[in-house]
Parts: sequence; C-alpha cells; structure tokens
Amino acid sequence: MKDKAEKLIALAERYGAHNYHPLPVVLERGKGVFVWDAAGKRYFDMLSAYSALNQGHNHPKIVAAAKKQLGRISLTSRAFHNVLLGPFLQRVCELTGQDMALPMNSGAEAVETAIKAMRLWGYRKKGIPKNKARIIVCEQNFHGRTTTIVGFSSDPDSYDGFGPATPGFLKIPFGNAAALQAAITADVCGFLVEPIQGEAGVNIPPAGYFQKVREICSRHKVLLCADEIQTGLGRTGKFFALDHEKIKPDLVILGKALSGGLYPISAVASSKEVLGLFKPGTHGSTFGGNPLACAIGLAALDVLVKEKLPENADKLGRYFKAGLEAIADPRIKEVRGRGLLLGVELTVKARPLCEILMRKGLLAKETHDHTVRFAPPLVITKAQIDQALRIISEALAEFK
Ligand code: IF1
Repeated sequence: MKDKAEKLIALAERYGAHNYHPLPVVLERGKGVFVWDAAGKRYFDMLSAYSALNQGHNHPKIVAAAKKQLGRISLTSRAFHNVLLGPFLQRVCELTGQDMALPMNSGAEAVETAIKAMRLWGYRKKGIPKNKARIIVCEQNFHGRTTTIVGFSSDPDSYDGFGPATPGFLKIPFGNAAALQAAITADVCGFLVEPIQGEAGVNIPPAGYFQKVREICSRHKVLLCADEIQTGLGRTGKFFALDHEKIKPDLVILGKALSGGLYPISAVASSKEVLGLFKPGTHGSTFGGNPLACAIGLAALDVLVKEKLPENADKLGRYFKAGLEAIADPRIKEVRGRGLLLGVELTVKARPLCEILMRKGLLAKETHDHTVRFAPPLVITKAQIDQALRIISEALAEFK
C-alpha cells in the first residue's frame, strides 16, 4: 500500500509542474472533518483546502443538491438565462447586504472582477482621467495568482520572474490607518484588503483599524473592497470577518466555501452604483453563474446558515485557541487567530512538525516557515478538538 502511494506521488511529480511542495500523503476519500489515504488511514483535515471546506468534506446536503442538478442541466453559458442564477445571486445579496452580484469561478477571477469594477467606477463616477486610476493594496497581501494580482504582491516567490507588473497599484502597510490616509490622492479609486491576512501567517489588524479605514474611504470617495475569500462564510466566527468590526465594505469578494469545496465558485457583491456599470460585453466567463454552480452555491450557503456554522466557529475557535495556548512548549511563540482560523507561530521551522502531525493523523500546513495554520472545517465538534489537541501536544513532545 505504501508502495502504491509512492508510485502515485512519483507519477504526479513526473507529469505535473512542480508548483507545490505537498505533504507526502495521497488522499482518496473525505467526510466531514476527516480524510482518508489510499491505505485507509484517517486524518483530521486542519487545512480545509485553505477554508474552501468550511461545511466539511462531502456535506450530504451540498452533494445532494449537486447530484440533483447534474441530471438536469450543468452549463448554459450566460448567452441564455438559467433557472438558478437569479435565486443564487439574490441569496448572495441578502447575505452580504449588497444590491448586486457578479458570479465567477476562482477567487483570483473574482479579485480581477473587483479590480475592473473599481477602475470602471473610478472613471465613470469619480471622474479619474483615462488610465490613471490607482488601487491601494497592502504589503504581504494574498489575492491570487494572475499576472495582475502577483504584480502587486510583496512575496518574491509570487511575483519574481512574472513581470512586468500591471501598473496602477500602490502598497501600504497592513493595519496602519494613517498610511492609508497618507496614500490617498485624487486618482485612487479603491482599497483592496483582506480582513485578516491568511498567507502572511494569520495576521490580525489592530482593534478599530477597519472602522478608521471605513471612515477614511468614505471621506475620500475611495471604494473599500474586502477580500473575504478566505475569511468570509463563517471562518472567523461571524458570517463575514468585517462583521466583527460592524462595518460594511463597498465591495465584497467571495470564493472558496461559497461552493463547500465541491467546485470553483466565486462572486463579487456590491452596490448598483458600482456593479451596475458593467454593460453587455464588458466582462464575463464561460462557466461563471452556471446552473450547477448556482445549485451548489445555494446549498453551500444554506448549510452555513441552517447549521449555524459561524456560531460554531466562534465558540469552538475560542476553545481550540485556549487549548493551544495551554500547551506549554517553549517553542510556541504565539497563538493567534479568530474563530477557526488559527496560527501557531514557532521559534523553529514548522514543516518538520507538520510531518509528525501527518504521521499521527492530523493534516496541517505551515505558512511562512514558522507558523502552522489550524483551520478545520467549521462542522468540527468539541470532542474532535480535544482529540486534535491531544495529537498536537503529542507531536510537539516528539518534535526535537
Ligand atoms: C494557492 C495562501 C491561503 C485567498 C484570498 C484570493 C485567493 C486566495 C484571501 C485566490 C487563495 C490560496 C490559494 C492557494 C493557497 C491559498 C492561501 F496561502 F496562499 F495564502 F488560503 F491562505 N484571496 N488562497 O486566500 O483564490 O484563485 O485560489 O481560488 O496555492 O494559491 P483562488
């Protein structure tokens, strides 16, 4: 069996581009918070595909909705209407409190859509001269992998070798409202920001930051665009991470768990003043808004609401964080996070610990060398967190 896994890994290495360094585990099946490898070994999934699996692997209601739709119609293109597009977009708007939404597939595509929308608004509504619009972003951001997006990354792994960068972006430090205020000029149309920086190692801004950001953006007629692709849909203990700050962004970008992990589904939601500027032919996608995606998306949102997953993330996130803090190990520098988006920063490299955790039946991934991210599906129970905490403390004890 081990031989089989090794062969499958070798095959992927031989025929696949090496743009990842995965843990040496080959998964075959998933259910709820667990996944199984080809040898039948069970693991806790503490990555949840970077928060795309908030509802857990193969949630029966989402799978049933997908199966039901598969027998009917999966793709129409946007050249025609389909029966589920309206209901899905209506649900996205109800939950975000926005007027309109535009469906895409991957997160990066939705970020690109938001960038186009903010620029368009800058020219049509703010009166920025042609091709002069600028968007402010944060250092250590992660918004995806397209050429435009990596062009404003501060991580050399992301951008180096992929230039020239698209012009029109300006970087400021994250969590610093004065830096935002200082960077705004008449040609700035938007501020694109993650409520919590995931890739930067679960980086939480100072309390009150987003209230100041909201006030500065409104005062200077700059659109506030929240990338809630990773932090949204319950992950941090509220439906959206910016709900903690009680503020509403002008645009919100959703992806990942919008599909419960079944399928790539993303969307941008905003006001009529912004998204209403797109006219036929100015933006689109072959698969965006297809009926299969809408059926899955509706079910994925329904599960989040009906099973009160944001509330569970809040309650069990506090419990998990306290449990991690209680593990007395001098190599734990800090435990941080909100809801079930937790990072444990070590004084040593995190990869070897992830490998021990894997052997013990818990999958977690390091980020930025020294931080291990723990972000299980939001359907996790208290008893399962207790089991996971036991595995984590045993792994630390073995970790030399
Ligand atoms: C990879 C990180 C997480 C995102 C935010 C947009 C996107 C993402 C806030 C793009 C995607 C991913 C993609 C994955 C690793 C990952 C990641 F470590 F790189 F930063 F989650 F923390 N905005 N995040 O987090 O969405 O186009 O991928 O659907 O390897 O790129 P996508």
